[in-house]
Amino acid sequence: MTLREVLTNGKASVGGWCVVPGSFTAEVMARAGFDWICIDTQHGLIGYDQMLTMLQAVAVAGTPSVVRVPWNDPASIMKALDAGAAGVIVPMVNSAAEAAAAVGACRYPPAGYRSWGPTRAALGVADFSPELANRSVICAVMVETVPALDQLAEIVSVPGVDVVFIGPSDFAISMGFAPRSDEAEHRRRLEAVPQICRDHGVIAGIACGSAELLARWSQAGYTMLAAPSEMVLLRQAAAAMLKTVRQ
Ligand code: 3PY
Ligand code: MG
Repeated sequence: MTLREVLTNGKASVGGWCVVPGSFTAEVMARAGFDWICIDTQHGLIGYDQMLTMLQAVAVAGTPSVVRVPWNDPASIMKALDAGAAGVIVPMVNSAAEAAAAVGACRYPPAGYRSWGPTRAALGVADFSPELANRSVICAVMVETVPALDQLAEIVSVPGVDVVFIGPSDFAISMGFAPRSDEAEHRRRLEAVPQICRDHGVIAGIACGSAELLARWSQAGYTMLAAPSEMVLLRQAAAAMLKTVRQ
């Protein structure tokens, strides 16, 4: 299935999140059975050269991949798409104008201003064309500040926004809370997001710091659910094993 098919088939999807540079951990994560894999080049320790090999490793498993780009910047969006990412997650999108800029970088003219050069994206795709790319590429804009959430209705109304992806930690900081706090007001505001997205035909996504939070946000109506990163899962498994053997 393509990333768009995975995200629009009416079922919630669970994505794996990669912050560790290197193709092998990405391949392991893809083989674990996640519905999609995100290669995080914002907060992950992953540069362009590693991102490229990680996209190749994820493709071996037949899993669709998405890249979180470092910022809402056309150069990094277009480089990730040319390298073969099926979509991008764009951080810190705070207005409809910023969402339109992110969408434009993902689409060839006349829908946007993506420059032609799909070096790896077109590899093995006999009918690759600007129209096909514009139909298939997923543009996920991150809403993760109070001003952005206050303008959610305007952001989801921007044509070409496929996903609103919530960053709960940055949103907590923007509200004046600690990044991992679980304040009632923070939860209340994020619980309102999926309905607004649904009303505009936009997918609601969110980063989930634990399996419990993943279940919570799934119940609230989010359908693009990112699991904790492979680094977090590795650290937790190691700590749990050591706790067992040392007690
Ligand atoms: C956030 O919580 O701010 C994120 O960006 C999660 O990846
Ligand atoms: Mg964030």
